[in-house]
Amino acid sequence: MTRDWLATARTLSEALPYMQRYSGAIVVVKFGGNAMGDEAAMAEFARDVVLMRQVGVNPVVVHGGGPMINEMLGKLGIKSDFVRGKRVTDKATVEVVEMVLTGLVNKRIVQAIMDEGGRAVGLSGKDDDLMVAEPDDPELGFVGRPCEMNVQVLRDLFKAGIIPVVAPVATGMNQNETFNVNGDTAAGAIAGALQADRLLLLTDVPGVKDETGEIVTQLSPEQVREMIAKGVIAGGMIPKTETALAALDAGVRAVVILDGRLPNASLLELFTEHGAGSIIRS
Ligand code: X2W
Repeated sequence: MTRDWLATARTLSEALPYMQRYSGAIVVVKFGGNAMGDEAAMAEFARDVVLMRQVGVNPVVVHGGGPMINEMLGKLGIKSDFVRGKRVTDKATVEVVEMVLTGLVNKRIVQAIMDEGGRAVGLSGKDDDLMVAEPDDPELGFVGRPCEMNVQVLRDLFKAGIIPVVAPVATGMNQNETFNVNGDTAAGAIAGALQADRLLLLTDVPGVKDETGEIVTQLSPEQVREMIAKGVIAGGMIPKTETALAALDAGVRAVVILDGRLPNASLLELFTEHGAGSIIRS
């Protein structure tokens, strides 16, 4: 019992240099639908983000919600297909995507952060033209690729001590357009535009695996490119690592792919010497 308390105190004390290092830093956290789990997991995630804010970090939450969109499409009897990891999005689907992401999922996260004593404001790419997109691929319908970012609203919220929570729905170059943007892509574009210190991609796998199935804790962009070319990085890890490479090119200092279902995953990554998952940086 006593030893546990001592260990807790030591962990807190050891976090000091990390807290100092990250004071004023911008950390974009992508919270995927698969990492959301139950109410307890949501509360724990929210608590981590509030703690970051409390120690002077400027966190931005960019969320997904694929499983929640699937559930609602199912209830409405709308069929949905994925091509290369992206949802084929027709007019009816994009309306459901916007409702579920900007309504249900976004507000659930905002509420969880408020419940933990933080201040959060939810927005989508439409708010203040934060994320403007163009069609990604004609085959995918209303799926957007971010082409113009206006992140001043996020900086304004940082200054006010408010945690922005962003749904990956974008506005278009033409009037009245709505685009469904992959959550990882949106998080990468926002992190790039903010020149963020860290982009944390919280998912449901422990990180990037090598040929033997071991998690690689540190990777350079060159290593990632090589692993993609050799087929070692495959499936759902391809869009994630490609997002990471694009974010690094755009000026993000480091990208971490980690298991969001681990308790306190982001705190472990930011404030301990262990880190978590796979960190990609030059
Ligand atoms: C995603 C947006 C949500 C998302 C979709 O419609 O499912 C595209 O595929 P996760 O939970 O992060 O997968 N958009 C274009 O990315 O959710």
